[in-house]
Amino acid sequence: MATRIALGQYLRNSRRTASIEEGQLIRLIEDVAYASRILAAMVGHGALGEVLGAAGSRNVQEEEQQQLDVLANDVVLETIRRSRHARAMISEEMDSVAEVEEARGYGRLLLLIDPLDGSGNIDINLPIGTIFSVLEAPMASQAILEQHVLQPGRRQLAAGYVLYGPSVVLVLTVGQGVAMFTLNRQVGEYLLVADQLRIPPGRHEYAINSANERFWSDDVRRYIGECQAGKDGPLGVDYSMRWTGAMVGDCHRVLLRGGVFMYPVDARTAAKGGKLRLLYEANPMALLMEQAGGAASDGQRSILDIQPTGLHQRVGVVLGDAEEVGRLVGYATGTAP
Ligand code: AFP
Repeated sequence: MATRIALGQYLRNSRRTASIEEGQLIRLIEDVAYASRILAAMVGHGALGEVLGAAGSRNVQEEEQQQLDVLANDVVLETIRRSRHARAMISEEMDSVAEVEEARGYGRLLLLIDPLDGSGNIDINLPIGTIFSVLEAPMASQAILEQHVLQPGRRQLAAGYVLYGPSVVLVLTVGQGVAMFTLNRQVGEYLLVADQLRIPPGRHEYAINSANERFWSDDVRRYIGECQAGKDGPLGVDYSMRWTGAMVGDCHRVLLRGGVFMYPVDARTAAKGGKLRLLYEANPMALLMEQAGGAASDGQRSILDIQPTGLHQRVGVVLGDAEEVGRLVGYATGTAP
């Protein structure tokens, strides 16, 4: 029986140079994969693991932290402290940049991460995930400052997510297309199950939290209204709607089945700049979508071109099928009929 390629072999096969930075990138991605296997086990225990429920604390986003949010962040931070491939970690769960002193003078990379996306789904056993992004750090000896982290998404060296669902899958790009791995729990290895993923075109499916309709801008209202009008409306085709409550779950469906995921800025979130975070949610997902032939916009421009101004900056997000994204952006920018 043909054996599948493991994650480590895939990464080494994808290696383009003998640079120290690429060597560390391979090992940092393996560190994230290792941490995700621990998280998969923790999440997989559910109520038996005695770690469900609120932690009794709030993160910098003023969001109530679940116990698993805090534990997941600690697992990742401890993993990269030991391995020393990342000079610093930026996390949804931490106010500021967490320097990895052990990597000073050695580490060339920055890890940006949402350790557990979709925390609201933890207690009800629905999809949750880990989203990560890797950037180049400044020269190894410098202290890592916020300005070193505020790089546009196009500068990402790697981006990916782990989805803790019926199976545990890791989806990754190092800039050479999008690969998907499934965790073989018996041997504890991520095995390649798909490579060069492309978003299937023409899938009439959208994901948005429709409870926010009264806050939407006119262009979003027009786009969704046309989808809801179905074959009797201007698009002449019926659409369906999905919403998992976790960006990782919705983006994974879009990547494999097509359609579009939206969390646009609306009247309710405008003061904060939106709901989703640019550095460790929107940017990694945007790179994956573009690498898979799709698009990702904040409603006006490509997410990957945004110059970040803050570690926990929020943005509007519409991503997936390039034609669907283009239609909404056309309405928003007045370039569509
Ligand atoms: P939590 O991690 O707090 O559950 O938020 C998840 C998320 O940031 C993103 O993963 C979802 O797409 C979005 O929020 C869901 O937001 P609503 O709860 O407003 O639908």
